Amino acid sequence: MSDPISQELFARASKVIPGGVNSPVRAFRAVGGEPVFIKEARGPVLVGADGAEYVDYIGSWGPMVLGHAHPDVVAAIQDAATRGSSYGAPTEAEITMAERIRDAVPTMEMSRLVSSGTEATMGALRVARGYTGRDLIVKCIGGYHGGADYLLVKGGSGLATLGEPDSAGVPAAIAGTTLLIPYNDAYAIEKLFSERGSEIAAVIIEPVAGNMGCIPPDPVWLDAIRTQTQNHGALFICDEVMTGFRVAWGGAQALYDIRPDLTCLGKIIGGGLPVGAYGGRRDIMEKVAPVGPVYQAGTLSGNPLAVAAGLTTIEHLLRPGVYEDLERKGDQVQGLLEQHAGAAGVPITVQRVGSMVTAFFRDKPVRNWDESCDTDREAFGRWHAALLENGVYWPCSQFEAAFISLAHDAEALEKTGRAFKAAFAAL
Ligand code: KE4
Repeated sequence: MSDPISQELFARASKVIPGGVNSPVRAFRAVGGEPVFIKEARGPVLVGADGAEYVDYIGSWGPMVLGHAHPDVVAAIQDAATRGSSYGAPTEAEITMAERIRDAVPTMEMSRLVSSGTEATMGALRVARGYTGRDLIVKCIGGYHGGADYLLVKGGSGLATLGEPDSAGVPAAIAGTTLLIPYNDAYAIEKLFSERGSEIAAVIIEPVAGNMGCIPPDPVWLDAIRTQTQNHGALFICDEVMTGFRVAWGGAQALYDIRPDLTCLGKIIGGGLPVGAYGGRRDIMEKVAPVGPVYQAGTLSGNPLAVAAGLTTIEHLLRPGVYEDLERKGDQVQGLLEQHAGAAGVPITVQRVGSMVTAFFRDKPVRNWDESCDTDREAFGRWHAALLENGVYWPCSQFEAAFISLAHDAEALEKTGRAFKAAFAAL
């Protein structure tokens, strides 16, 4: 149950904003109840509208890897703001960002900044279609890559099916340019390419799934995508909007030693401000306007304040021991989940890659969308509410990953352990 102030704010918001929120997941519809409104945040803590404090595992759905209101990020934004908030003209900082991205993710020889992950995947898929001259794209059932029409599609049954709209307003003809395959299924990829390889422009995947809960990839599957795209003249796109700079300095492609043709970034590279990026092989990216025929543009692309926040954030991640620290914190949270669920006799499976983690309410591993759906989401909802009662704000959907920041200190983790104990015991 949210607090009286949040309830009042939610009633007011619902009159003027669809569902009272500016992004659907925030409405708590997947867990029941009404959303807690937040008035500020610092380090690992969110402060609710009524002043209640919560240990935060949303992290703005990934960007806040340093924790909230990091003094260096705040100072960088303030400093940039004194020089104006947007010019609509090129700046040196954008070059530095593209160079940092290239240094961290060597497959991104060239990149273009945009203002969201959605724009990043749209840009990557358009240049893939422009480069190959082909129309069909392939995505995973359960994969989420932002709100472009041709990505809001669901699959039918069977190994690889043409997409049907998964949202009103998406024309069937558009959805029909997307083929869907199960996550982690190498056979499905091989079969699809044997049948339609010459029509496919690109395969886009989350190299670690984060939008059906956290699902690590099967390396055999990753290799199959790389091999099949290579052999049939299609492009391999890694959507690292969530995993970029999260699971490793070089992202999931560094962790799993894969070389995609194009990569999408977002979240962390904006440090909490709106930034996305897409990039990859120079011969592909030189198809992008104004050099090549693939048009893509954005008023606030490369915005000076957002780039300042992003550069400061990723510069902090360059420091020695950062990813070992995130791994340690992630391991501690996983241990607390397993300890307290076990003690309460609640069957869960915890899946984690570094500092992104999901507690699946099921007693078997989750390798794809169907298995992610085979979870006790009613119990998850009650567990989520009990965590809120005990001062922990966990992602408000079984199909989301939780994010741990460098600011999650011993005090935050100790409070988390107490909340896990109480919430599992309450089920
Ligand atoms: P945005 O357009 O929301 O910046 O990014 C879209 C996107 C693209 N690719 C991946 C792998 C993503 O996870 C996302 C966005 N992630 C969701 C959380 N699962 C954003 C939260 C929301 O929709 O409110």
